[in-house]
Amino acid sequence: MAHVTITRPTTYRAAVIGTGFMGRVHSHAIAAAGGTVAGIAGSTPERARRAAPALRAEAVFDDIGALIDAADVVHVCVPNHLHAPIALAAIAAGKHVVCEKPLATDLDTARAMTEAAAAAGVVATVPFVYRFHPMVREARARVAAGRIGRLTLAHGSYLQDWLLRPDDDNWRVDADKGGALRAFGDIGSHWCDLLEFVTGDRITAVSAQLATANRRRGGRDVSTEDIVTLQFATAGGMIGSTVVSQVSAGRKNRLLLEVSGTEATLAFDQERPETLWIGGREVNGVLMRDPDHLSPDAARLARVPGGHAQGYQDCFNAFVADTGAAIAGDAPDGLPVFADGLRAARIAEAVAASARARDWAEVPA
Ligand code: SOE
Repeated sequence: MAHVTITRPTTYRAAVIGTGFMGRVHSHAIAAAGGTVAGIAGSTPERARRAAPALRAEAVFDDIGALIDAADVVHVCVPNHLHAPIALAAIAAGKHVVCEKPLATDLDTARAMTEAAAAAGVVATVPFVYRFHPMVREARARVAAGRIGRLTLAHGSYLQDWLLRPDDDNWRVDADKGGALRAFGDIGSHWCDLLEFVTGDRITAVSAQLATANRRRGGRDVSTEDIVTLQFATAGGMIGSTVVSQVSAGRKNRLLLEVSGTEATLAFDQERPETLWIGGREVNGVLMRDPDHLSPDAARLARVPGGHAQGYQDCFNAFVADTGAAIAGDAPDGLPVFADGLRAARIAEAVAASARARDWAEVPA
């Protein structure tokens, strides 16, 4: 029998910088998209070497510049204050970039990164990955088709508890590493992105309150917020509110978005991503991720048949696959790019300004 060697062309040679939880999730997604992890770097060479097998890394680099040179796409999964220098170095080297959110710890830097990527003509994406849940696409398609009617109200929350106790600690709580607005930058940004993505509308004004439940962690003072309550108004005439917290006991990654219009209401819960709640005259109940009942955009993201659960990692897999498609010259619908990261930075700046002034703040378009 003739021996056949199957060679799979690799078009996505990635560098993964940062070897924590996000580095692992990105690496799995790169492999799922048919790419390779050409190399990794971590906070210490030792850590990177230990993480290499789990990240399927071909090589471990101590020098970030050499790692960038070895790849076509650079995944930036390091603490927030290091996003800009690494992403800008990758862009300057002509590489495509996937940069974790928030893009930067301040608005001007996020703008500079977005402009640099545009000027270099590279693909630059941000993992607002909840866009890749099929039932989120279904909600978006129903809004766009007018099935919800004229939108009037949006509300929800994004609740976690991994920073509940005073001894829960992480680089994110330090403003100089994570940014002054921590919970909002880390997870509030996801909620606002999802709202605007699903509705096609834009937040124009915000009124925010911030609270720090644990003022001391790891023996030091903490200034970044644990809780945000936010009211907002949109260009399309919706009003709404959301609550963001990283100290809600028992809540793990509970992003809830509910949108009401003159015809129907839709509710999506990130912890139950296989379903979309639909209320209205036609129906009042739960739609499952059943490919027979999905719009084409939602069906495209359904990786396995209905009843076979898909979730968080699948979102990353689809996001990286679409990043790869963009690099190959396609224009995948709904791919979150640096302009979306900049948009999140604009909203964050308005949230901070509103909380400081105890007044409404405008969000520039
Ligand atoms: C931690 O809050 C975190 O890992 C975020 O950084 C991610 O963006 C979110 O998807 C899950 O929670």
